[in-house]
Amino acid sequence: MNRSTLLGIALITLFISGCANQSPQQPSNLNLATPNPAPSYPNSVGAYRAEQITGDYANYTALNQFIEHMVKDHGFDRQYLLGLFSNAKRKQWTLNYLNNSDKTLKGKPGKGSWTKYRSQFMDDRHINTGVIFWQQHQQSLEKASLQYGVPPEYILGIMAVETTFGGFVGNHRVLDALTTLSFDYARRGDYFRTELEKFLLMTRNEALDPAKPVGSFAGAMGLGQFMPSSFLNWAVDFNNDGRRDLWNPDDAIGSIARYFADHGWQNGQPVVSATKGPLPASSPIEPGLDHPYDLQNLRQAGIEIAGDCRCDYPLRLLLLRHDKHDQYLIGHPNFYVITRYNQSTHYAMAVHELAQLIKSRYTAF
Ligand SMILES: [Ca+2]
Repeated sequence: MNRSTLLGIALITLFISGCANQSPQQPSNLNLATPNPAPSYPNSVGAYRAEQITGDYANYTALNQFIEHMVKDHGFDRQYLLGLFSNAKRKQWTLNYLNNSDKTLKGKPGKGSWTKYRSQFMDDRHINTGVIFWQQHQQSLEKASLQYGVPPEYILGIMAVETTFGGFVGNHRVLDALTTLSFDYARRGDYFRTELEKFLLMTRNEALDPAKPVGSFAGAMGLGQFMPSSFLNWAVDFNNDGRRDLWNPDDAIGSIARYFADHGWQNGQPVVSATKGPLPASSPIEPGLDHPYDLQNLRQAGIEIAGDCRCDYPLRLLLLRHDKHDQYLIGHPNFYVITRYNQSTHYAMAVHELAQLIKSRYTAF
């Protein structure tokens, strides 16, 4: 049953109960005498049924506890979930990959790290695909830009970095990815169990078989690589077909724009600025997303922003390490908004640069 059908039923029920309450035959204390009706849930999709979990996740106490939580708090059928998780596969590749990257994450970015990261994205493939995508989805991009106050090129910048406009949306079953990370990756198990919970709610609400969607090894889905919690909070049905579909370009456009707007994007404000002159040899100002400064802090430390800016908001010093030199920039709050999508200076800078490159090639056509 889809959401619009449910809404229709809810509205009819409301209408009928509204009429009934106006009937002279109804006792005035009807509401006090009527017990609360049991909550009704949409039907889950897929013929899964088992009395206990078999397969890779047999005998996982934590998974059985999770299933009990889904039954108790969200009204899922126990046998359905036991059957579904009997299909889940442990992704050893993902666990090995994450354990290795956890080791290399520690420490400051190395020399040339930005040059290397940047080279994955600043190429004709990303830029030209962006220009074509803009031409094909011009209407949706304009509508999203008007409705949410986010320029088209930044919506495109996200899709460019995430999936090259749907060219690669991942081939890991989301069920396997999230089950593995929830129950075999202790460092972030709590986070992924919440995502798994939201994923089951999402697939039930949208009438999807939870064993079908594929995405990144971490369970991110669609053109904008939304995690399930982002889907529930920010996905929009932007083509008005009654479904929120992260794999549909129009829905992805609207959803990314809404994500930016809800995280504080200020239309018309800059994203990054250059610094004027060289930075002082020593300074108490630290680069990075976790260190907001006001304009006065920066000036007192001898750091000046190029161009005119009232900048009466938090600013961040950004460090980009090229092969042969280090570059310092100033990140405005809009830069910080991009990092709410992915908490990385490199990521947000790649989105910003691609946005500018796609825009200039698009407008040159
Ligand atoms: Ca839709």
